[in-house]
Amino acid sequence: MSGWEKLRDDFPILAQRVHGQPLIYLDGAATTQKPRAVLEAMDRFYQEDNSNVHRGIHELSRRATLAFEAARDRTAKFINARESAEIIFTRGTTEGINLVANTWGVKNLKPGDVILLTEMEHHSNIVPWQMLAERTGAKLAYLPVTGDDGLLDLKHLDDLLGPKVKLFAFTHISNTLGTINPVAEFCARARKQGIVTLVDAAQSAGHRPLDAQEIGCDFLSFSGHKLCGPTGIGALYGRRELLEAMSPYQGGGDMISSVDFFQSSWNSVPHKFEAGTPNIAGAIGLHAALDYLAAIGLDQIAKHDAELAGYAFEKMSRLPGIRLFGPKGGRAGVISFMLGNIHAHDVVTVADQYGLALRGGHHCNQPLMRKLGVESTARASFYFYNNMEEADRLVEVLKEIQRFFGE
Ligand code: 7TS
Repeated sequence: MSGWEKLRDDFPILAQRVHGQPLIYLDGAATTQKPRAVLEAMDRFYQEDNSNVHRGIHELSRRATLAFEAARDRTAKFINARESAEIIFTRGTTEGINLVANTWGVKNLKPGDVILLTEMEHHSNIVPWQMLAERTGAKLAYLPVTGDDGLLDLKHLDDLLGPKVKLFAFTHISNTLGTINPVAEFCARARKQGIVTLVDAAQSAGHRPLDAQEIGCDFLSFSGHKLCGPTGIGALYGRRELLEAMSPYQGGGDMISSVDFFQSSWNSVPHKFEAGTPNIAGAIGLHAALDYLAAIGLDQIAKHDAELAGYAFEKMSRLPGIRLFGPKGGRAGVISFMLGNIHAHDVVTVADQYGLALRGGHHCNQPLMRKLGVESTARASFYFYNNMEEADRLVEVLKEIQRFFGE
């Protein structure tokens, strides 16, 4: 048994049958499964140390605070932040982006300023900026996707990074196309023009090594649940200089230094952005997930993702009438497709009967879908606990589906 096969045993959920068939979970881009180490770390916290953080002097509160702040240190190390204060715990990628829009964005944007996005963004990296544009009078602009190959039009990037652009926000990996964007290059080109950058790392965190300093971004947001961690926890990285100049996100307990009846002063960074009782068990679960991934090796995971997706993409491309989206090579472990004229929801519904968990829909990429001329796609997304046999089974089931629909 290979090392990868052994790792599957760490995921109790994968051992089950669905509709009488062994479960093949190919929906990690929506959320990944959780290894025992994560489940046990959270269980241990609730059984032994549960208490609130940053307030009690008693022993349990001391332990909870230490564990919560240790999770912040671990997260800082995971993305190579300069210091732990640059890590704000959030509910996930979406909240991190909203935090930047509502704090940095509200303070720094004025009518006529431009927020540059790309055509492959998830709704969570579009809608907060639309809301901000509405509030501030700023405008949105988009770096185009070139076609089914799913690459961004880099030739026009410098033209688009004009003097009115104040922010460039882009995804590292597309959750529909599997494109891996050259984010360090994006940041370098934006920085030359004094433009602030935000990386949506929802699909890259946990899939490849991430180094915020090497990428050179100002902000980077990701979710714990897409990298073997629990739901409801994520992190926003921000360069300290920017975080210091930003106003708080929400008001409440823990984010203040002192409160008077009519005014308050703020706690230090990052606490001024974390109002109220945080997701303590979530942070502890995230810590366990990051340790778990580090023990496997993120470069190994990236290699595994690429090999498996490359293998599946090649086999799928031989199916008659299939339309595959995204780059042919150098792609992440996400494959979107249309099986002839069969509706994506039908593909996913029938695949479910064979024990396969796929996703069908617009994947929160409606503008991109329109650009590609489709309403929805079916999507298989792979992680390190998936294997070649599962990719083979996917292709067999897709053939069955084609037969079933007479395609
Ligand atoms: N950005 C990207 C690129 C994503 O893929 C997602 C979630 C998000 C942001 C939002 O993350 P959240 O954790 O805050 O919800 N993507 C998907 C998906 O592809 N299928 O379900 C969720």
